[in-house]
Amino acid sequence: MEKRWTQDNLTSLQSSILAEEQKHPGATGEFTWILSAISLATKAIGNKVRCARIEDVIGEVGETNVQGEMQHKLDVIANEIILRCLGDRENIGVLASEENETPFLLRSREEGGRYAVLFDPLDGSSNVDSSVGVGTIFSVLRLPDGGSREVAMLSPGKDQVAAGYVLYGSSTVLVLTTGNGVDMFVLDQSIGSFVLVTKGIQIPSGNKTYSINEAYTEKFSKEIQQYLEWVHENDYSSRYIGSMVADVHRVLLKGGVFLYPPTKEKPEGKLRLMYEANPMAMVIEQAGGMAVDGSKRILEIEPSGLHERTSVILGSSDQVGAVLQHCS
Ligand code: AHM
Ligand code: MG
Repeated sequence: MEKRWTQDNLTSLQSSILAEEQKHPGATGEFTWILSAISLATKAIGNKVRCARIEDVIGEVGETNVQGEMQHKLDVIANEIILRCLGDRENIGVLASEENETPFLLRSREEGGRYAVLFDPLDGSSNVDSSVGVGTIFSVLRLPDGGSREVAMLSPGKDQVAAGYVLYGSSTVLVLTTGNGVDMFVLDQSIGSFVLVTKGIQIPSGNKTYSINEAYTEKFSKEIQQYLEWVHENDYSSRYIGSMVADVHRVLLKGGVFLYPPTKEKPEGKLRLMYEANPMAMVIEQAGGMAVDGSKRILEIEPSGLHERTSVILGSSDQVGAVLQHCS
């Protein structure tokens, strides 16, 4: 059951994670270190996003990243902030980012590197110019003993030990799952802390809203085109921001479905499996929803590369089910 927190029982992100860890016998508190670094980094990124126009860090840097996509100035800044905040946490063995071709192999398992953290530092960065909500997405995996860390890191999403995102919108919101439901924290600027506002979020069903870049209709498969015809005939509403974190956050709170299917130009889809689709899929499933690539659970896809792309259909189970009825 979803529970709303009030000022009467103010709980910070750190104390919430510590309380969660204490439920597990033998917990070392290491996890708290990672999430506190993510919290620090995202507060710094949020600050840069808010001041981007004033500090003139809007627009492209003139270089493409490993994806062949134009990097924005804030992509580079957000990436640097995350690397600086997480790089010295002694239990992080691997850091991997959308902005870097290869992962940073920081510490072996023997040196204490027990976790891999994968992230998209600033998703939807092309929207910053117009002050639209953007976000940071993160995925945490436990590294097994021995073997190559680069190989171990390429685990299916069902092996994630934590995942979430921070939305830099009209408020700065951190959504987190450690595999035991989904909690939402809002940054209280006056005290500089993420404060728990909702515990155990469940995606509502019955919301006839779809979120897709409908300009690509002619480039989608026949099945997706049929689904779109069906929603037009069935009193659906459409919402698409073009910033995955903002679109998925709306779906998490209000229900409905978010889709980024393959197009003729992008036959594998656009969104990246390891640091966009997997963490979002874990959040959505933990909130009682579904996340599929069209035929199977995103969390069960066996990854073959850090920057692999996938088709994404996620949201409340009834609305994802309605899409899948057109795909079989
Ligand atoms: P990015 O990681 O380069 O910012 O790209 C991902 C973004 C998502 O936030 C969003 O859902 C999608 O690209 C929008 O793509 P499109 O403009 O093709 O609709
Ligand atoms: Mg992205």
